[in-house]
Amino acid sequence: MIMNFIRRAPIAVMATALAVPVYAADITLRMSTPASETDQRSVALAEVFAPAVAEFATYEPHYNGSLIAQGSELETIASGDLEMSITSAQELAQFFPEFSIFATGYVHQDAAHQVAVFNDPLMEPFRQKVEDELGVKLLAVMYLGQRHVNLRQTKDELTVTSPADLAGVNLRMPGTDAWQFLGKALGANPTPMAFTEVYTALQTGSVDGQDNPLPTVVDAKFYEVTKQIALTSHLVDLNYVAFSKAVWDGLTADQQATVQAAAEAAAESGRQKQLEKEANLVSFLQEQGLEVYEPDLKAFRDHVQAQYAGSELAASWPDGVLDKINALGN
Ligand code: KDO
Repeated sequence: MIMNFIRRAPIAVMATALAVPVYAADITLRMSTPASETDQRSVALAEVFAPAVAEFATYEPHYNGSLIAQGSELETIASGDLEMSITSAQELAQFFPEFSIFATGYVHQDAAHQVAVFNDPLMEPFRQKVEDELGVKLLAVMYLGQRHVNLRQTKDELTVTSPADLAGVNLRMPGTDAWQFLGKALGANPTPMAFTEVYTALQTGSVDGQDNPLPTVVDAKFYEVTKQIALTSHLVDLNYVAFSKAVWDGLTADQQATVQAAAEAAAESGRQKQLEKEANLVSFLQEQGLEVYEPDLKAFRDHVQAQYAGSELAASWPDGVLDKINALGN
């Protein structure tokens, strides 16, 4: 594997007799994400992770998909041209279909459930496979939030009560199989598209809507170009802090422990801020003129779960894992 990260020799500064050696941070950790700089996951990594590793590593974030396009980060880490990303279970499912279990509608119940699942021994074989076969370490689970359906139509034009109401609705979903499956399971006509193109697509009407948690709807200003949010809560969405195994292997045991603790602390900080935002954004969105309401959640849950049962995705889930995930919830 090509060691692409930058190593520089320690610089000894001997300007005065009292001077001590100054060791410059010698590893550059390039992190690529489609998220903005103000997204709480980005903020947490910049404000919590970066300073914690600063003694030996320089954190170099690239936002809005400006370095690597959404969905190509994992293979770029695998090939040695990127050190970090905020990856999704849906992206991992492109390589390892069993990861679709973590991307399935109405499986995770809340942020605490995500953490319990990530820290449970059930996660070990999943993590190990990604490490062994892709050269990527999943250090911590980040909370993205509860995804809802966000449409250009007013509620008068289209009231979303059950999945049947989404028939024929061109709903932008990210471009992987697991996402597209979820869009179909919701009853919509899913349209694959990169996150960075969604605002313009909503503005011009090339899609009818998109799904994301409320903090993302606000951060990406989707509320400027949409009229309603049906609070479907169809996916309590997560991301993982992904880290190059090649870089990890080049660290000392102390440095590895520092990186691990820093990722966990950043994930926890981001989670708390995201939860706070989620709890407070409905009134902001209403002030912006959006109608925000709850559809028939049982109708959505039943329909989505029925679509997954017996599906090709579900066939890839290791025996017993869904039961273990459910047992870790409320
Ligand atoms: C999105 O493309 O809708 C999505 O929310 C999917 C997530 O997995 C994640 O990639 C996220 O975008 C980006 O981090 C931007 O918020």
